[in-house]
Amino acid sequence: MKKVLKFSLITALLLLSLWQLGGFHFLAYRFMFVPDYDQSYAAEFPATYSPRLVQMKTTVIAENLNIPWEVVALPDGRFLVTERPGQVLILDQGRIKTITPVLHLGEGGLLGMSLHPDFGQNPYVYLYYTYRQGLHIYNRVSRFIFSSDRLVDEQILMDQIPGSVVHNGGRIKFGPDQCLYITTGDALNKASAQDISSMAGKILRIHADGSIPEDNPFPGSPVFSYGHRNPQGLAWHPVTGALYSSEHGPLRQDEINLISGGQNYGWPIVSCAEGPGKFQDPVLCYADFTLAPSGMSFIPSPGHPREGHLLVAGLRGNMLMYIILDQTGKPMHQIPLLQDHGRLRTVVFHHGFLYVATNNRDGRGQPHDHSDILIKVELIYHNGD
Ligand SMILES: [Ca+2]
Repeated sequence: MKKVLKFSLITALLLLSLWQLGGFHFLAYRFMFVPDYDQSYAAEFPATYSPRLVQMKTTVIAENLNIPWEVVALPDGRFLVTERPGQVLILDQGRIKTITPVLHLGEGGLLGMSLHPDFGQNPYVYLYYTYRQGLHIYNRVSRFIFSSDRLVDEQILMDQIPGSVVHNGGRIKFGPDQCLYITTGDALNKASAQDISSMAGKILRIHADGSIPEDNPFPGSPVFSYGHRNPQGLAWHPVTGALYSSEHGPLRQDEINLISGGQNYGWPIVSCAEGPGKFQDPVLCYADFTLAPSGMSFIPSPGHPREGHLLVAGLRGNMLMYIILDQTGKPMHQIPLLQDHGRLRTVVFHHGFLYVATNNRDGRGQPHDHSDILIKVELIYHNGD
């Protein structure tokens, strides 16, 4: 009897400490539609700009996510989400897959995700994740077949991309050219960003089957651009097709870059602008505060179609930065939005709405009871009269 009591006491203490540590939080994992969570905001553009006002209606559509890193819409309207510890989930169903080789350490883990551009004919889901091999940390890009809501038959497309506890890059997206673009970090080896033979500190470009496009800037190499520190965002202008990328700088100095094939973006020799020279300067540099930009997405312009309306999720900046680029691609205005949800990891534009994922459980944020969340945002423009 004593033994039973002792066992019960220990079990109770163990459960209590698990509860304190938030261990049950994820056991009680669920998704909720919460209409009374709706909020509305308005932000002003400068008086010279038309439209004058953007109003945002936000609705929290999922709670209790665990460090969501990427969100993609399936053709049937459901959302696939990667969680950095290694899970893939379908929003209304729960976790469908644990990627077992994932090493969730520091900033590493299960990061980017993309669907094949012709997903109906080729139901492939592409993932970017960190793993360990011996004493080394690497990242890789794999594709899985999406079948009956399961991910099966992993095929590794790019292996042994240098990894580390930080600076793993991790965004993967298909461009309008049907090629897969991959951001990689310098993995704490700064010099590797300038080394064309290293896969670190780069934006890479491969075909959907993993082969290297013949028109890549360096023959036989997946390297598309180099001299990057830790790029984590990719987005193409919906009209001009220009590729932009967000990049974490060393001390502030976060960058938004216009990416051209074969170009050198400076790291570690320069951060932000150097002026005319052999390095590509960013179109935007945040020298005064740390945005820590990650995922980003263009939305259709409410003004001239060639303007760029770019949304960038900021982690330490705790905001969704709304950047308006003029018709030549130069920044005109910036408006910080969604400043009361903590760290934001990614923003996705789908069927007229933005979907923004928080990252308050990533070890650097302040999680609330229902962190992390996915917020659906509707933007409505007014002339402000
Ligand atoms: Ca740079």
